[in-house]
Amino acid sequence: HGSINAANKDLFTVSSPNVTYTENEIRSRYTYRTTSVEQSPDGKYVATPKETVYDFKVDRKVPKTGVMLVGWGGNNGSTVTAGIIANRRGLVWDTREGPRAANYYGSVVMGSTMKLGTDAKTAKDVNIPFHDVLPMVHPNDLVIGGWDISSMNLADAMDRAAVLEPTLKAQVKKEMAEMVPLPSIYYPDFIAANQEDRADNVIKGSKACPEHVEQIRKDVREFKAKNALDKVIVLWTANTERFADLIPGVNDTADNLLKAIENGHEEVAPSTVFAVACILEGVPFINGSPQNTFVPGAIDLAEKHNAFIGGDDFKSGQTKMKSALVDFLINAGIRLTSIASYNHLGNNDGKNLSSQKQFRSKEISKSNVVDDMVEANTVLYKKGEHPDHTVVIKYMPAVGDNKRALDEYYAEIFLGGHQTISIFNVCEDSLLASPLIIDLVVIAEMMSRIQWKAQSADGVATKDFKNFHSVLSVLSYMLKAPLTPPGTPVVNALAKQRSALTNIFRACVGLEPENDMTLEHKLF
Ligand code: NAI
Ligand code: DG6
Repeated sequence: HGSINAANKDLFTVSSPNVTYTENEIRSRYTYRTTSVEQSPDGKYVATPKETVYDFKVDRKVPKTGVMLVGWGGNNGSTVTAGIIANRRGLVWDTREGPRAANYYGSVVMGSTMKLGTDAKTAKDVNIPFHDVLPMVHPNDLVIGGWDISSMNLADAMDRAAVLEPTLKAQVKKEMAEMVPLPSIYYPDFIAANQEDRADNVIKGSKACPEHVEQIRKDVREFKAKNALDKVIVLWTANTERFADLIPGVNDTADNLLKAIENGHEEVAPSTVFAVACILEGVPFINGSPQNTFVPGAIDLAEKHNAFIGGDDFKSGQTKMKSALVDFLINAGIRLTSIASYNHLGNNDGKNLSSQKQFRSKEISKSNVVDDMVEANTVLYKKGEHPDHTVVIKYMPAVGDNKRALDEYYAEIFLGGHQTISIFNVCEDSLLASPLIIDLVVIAEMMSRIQWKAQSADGVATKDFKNFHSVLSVLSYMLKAPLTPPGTPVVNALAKQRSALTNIFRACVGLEPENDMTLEHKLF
């Protein structure tokens, strides 16, 4: 029911013996080429090219998909909802700068392109919208719902957020007034005390318990049934919580975490209860905030249930610039020596973050974002050496959602010289975060329709088709502190994150990774 057959909507097909299309599937055989390196006793390296052949299988039926937001009535929740409605209805509204039309700017999936190849006749690049590389859900088709500890309907919540133009709000108001968040779980100790006055829509009980898990699962099931959905994705865009203490026997394994919920242990955060409920219900759960929702026990549980999870913390403005700029500086051979990052903002997120424990969660996720780039450059940095890095966030009610981020990058250049780069980044925080919510949902859903199996050396398939790992590290581009499968490296460099995403999607349709060699223009 409700499924849309994407087959006849394809913008392109791949003509290759390695790629086959059926009504319901795209299959590709793909050779993954890497380089295996060994170090000899004299310190020299031997690099050996390595090939692994994978079969990928993509389900072409685009499911009718719903997204449930935790924190639906917040700035991000109300803004993304209004944005999707505006796009669905093709709205145009007046502003003092003239009419503006709905768009999906800021979404990689909806706003960016990738090179398909070169034109057979002219040898010019042929680019296609990112959304067309695989049969992805269109955000206009998402059904939206969710929970909030505040009972405010979405029209009033949109007014409270003070993000959108009144002329746009007027056009979506009626539809949004009918949207009311489901009651949620509220354990006051996890978010700032200054949030208490909005908590008028809470499920009974102030610590984790099996009833809370069951209620969330029931809410998901009912939302799915009521809207005749094939799939639901749940995403946390509620307040930043404090970190939960990691306690052996409480949140270290799946069994212990379930037991801790059973026993009402006070170190289990609401976001972890949501994660556990979603894992048990088999719906993907993504965390857009910085706290350690995915304690080891939650990751273990997701792996056991083959459920998809992703996180943490939307990477919208300052950190996105940082993960691009630091990548550039260090790869240019410039020795970055310090980063000072100041923020002030006046929305409810800023108010919550004015409390020390919640700020600490954000400080951690904003601080570890250059580690991989520094560690990779053994020419500029000795082992263990890294630039000084400080992060300050202040609550300044007057600026509302128009966050200010001031960054100073200080670097050492040739022969003892210095380079200082100063950035002043001003934008509506929720207008940056909302398209990321869309990307996270659309990509997570797409990943749940891709399966793979490896080939043995003699070319015979050895295993059945399997899902990608439970932890969807392919979402890293959108996240400040990317969660990766246990024991695997974290990649923060923005360009690498994007190429992982595009190249994995290309591989699924049998296309080589995008490379920028353009030999066709260099070897005449
Ligand atoms: P907000 O404070 O406007 O919205 C959060 C909403 O969550 C509120 O409506 C609140 O009532 C609700 N809430 C709190 N605890 C809840 C619970 N246990 N269950 C259900 N609802 C609950 O914040 P905003 O600006 O929408 O941001 C949301 C989150 O996203 C924050 O954690 C923020 O740090 C994070 N974030 C935001 C970015 C941005 O650019 N806007 C970027 C990166 C992260
Ligand atoms: C101030 O830093 C508040 C935060 O919630 C940020 O606005 C948000 O995490 C976005 O951070 P960034 O570093 O991606 O701009």
